[in-house]
Amino acid sequence: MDILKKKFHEKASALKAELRAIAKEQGGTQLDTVSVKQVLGGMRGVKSMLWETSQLDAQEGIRFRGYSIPEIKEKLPKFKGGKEPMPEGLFWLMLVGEIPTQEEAEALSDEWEKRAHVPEHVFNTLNNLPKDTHPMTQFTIGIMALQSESIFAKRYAEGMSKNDYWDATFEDSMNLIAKLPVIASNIYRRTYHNSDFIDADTSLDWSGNFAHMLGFKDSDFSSLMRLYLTIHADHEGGNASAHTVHLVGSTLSDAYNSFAAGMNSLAGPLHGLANQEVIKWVFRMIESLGTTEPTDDQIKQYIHDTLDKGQVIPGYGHAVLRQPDPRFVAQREFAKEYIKDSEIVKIVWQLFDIVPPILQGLGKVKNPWPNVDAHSGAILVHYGLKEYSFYTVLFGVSRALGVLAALCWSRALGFPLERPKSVTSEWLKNELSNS
Ligand code: HAX
Repeated sequence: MDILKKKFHEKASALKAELRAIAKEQGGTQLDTVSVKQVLGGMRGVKSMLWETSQLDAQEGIRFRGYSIPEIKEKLPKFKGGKEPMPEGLFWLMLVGEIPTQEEAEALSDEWEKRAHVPEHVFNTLNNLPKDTHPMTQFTIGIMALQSESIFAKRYAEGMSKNDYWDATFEDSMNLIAKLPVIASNIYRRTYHNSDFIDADTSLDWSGNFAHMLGFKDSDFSSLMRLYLTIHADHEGGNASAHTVHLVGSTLSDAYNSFAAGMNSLAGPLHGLANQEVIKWVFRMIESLGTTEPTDDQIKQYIHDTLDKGQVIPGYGHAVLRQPDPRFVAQREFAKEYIKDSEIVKIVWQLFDIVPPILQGLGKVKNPWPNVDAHSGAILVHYGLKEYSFYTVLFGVSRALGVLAALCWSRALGFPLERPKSVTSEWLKNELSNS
């Protein structure tokens, strides 16, 4: 992928020079202050990181290099005249800030296909795990086993110059992205389909081949995968998984170590694991109510029962967003177009009407609206991917695109070790009594 690599290096070198000059001439300019609430409240909104690939607005949602989800759906190349964007195009856009041509997106697809070989020891490692190991645990273990392939780690051990960090990180990122669908589908088939593995179909794109290796033949499911792997890719740098990759990467841990760390963060129920929690919660509701067509009153009661047990309603709320997540909206549009009569999808739409007023009524939830995870499971269930413990792995495969593109930028811009300051409660109390 010489064109992409060259473009990236040229752009990154120019920005590096510009940022160095900014740091030198205006480094003392104060951008923001930090409140006590932010120190005690998970650093919400503290501006402390540069992240080029996307930016999140509380009202508008995510923009990838300035493009909203409806815009990328329209402008990114499509696979063989399909309707959904190719994630290859989004990776290109996030890495170099330009919408690729159809040929460029297809060339990137071919490049990932060439890099997709996974060494046998990775599968052997996975095979040694109990079958009921959570798929996200298998996923991070698989990625860690693959770390043996890191070009960055090898070249660093040989004495690589700082000027080449970006190059080795680019190679590792491209290789890792290429291999993730192979690892993920291997985990899916060994866990749920008696290790009946399916060989790659090299005529397909990255998402289509992933759908094929998972065992899904419906071309609409491949379209879903293209949309899914595009919209989950990046959500600026402050979210837990992205920030973890950024933090771990800042120690010059290679892309494999950094990405695996981020995946452990995605595996938390307040973050990516929410996609499995949503559908688990919906299945339990159906079971406890004894119907797949619950009334609004039945659903309301189930929501109140969940809250009374001191639990959150999964798929609702967000640390930044204050509107329905455009990623939820994109999935709703997909479902309306392809599967509007699906029973499980209808329940998700019913929840969209019922949950927000109830959460608003609690008086403390800052965002009562659905996030990305509220919708994804129902569509997957409709197409037959019912094993919800696997859902966060799908999210993880997609998230690689954003966080690894961003890691390439971090290495190319020469970002230093990340090291914010912590304080003790004693220090905080003293500071407040003196103010
Ligand atoms: N159900 C019930 N209560 C909720 C809630 C929900 N969906 N969302 C927030 N709250 C509660 C919080 O638990 C908190 O209660 P306490 O003060 O008693 O601790 C209060 O409302 C204020 O929280 P907030 O400021 O509105 O939300 P946060 O920024 O602290 O947290 C979360 C954001 C996403 C973690 C939160 O909304 C939540 O737990 N949602 C459910 C889990 C979920 O869907 N997570 C996925 C988020 C998207 C994502 O990252 N995907 O990967």
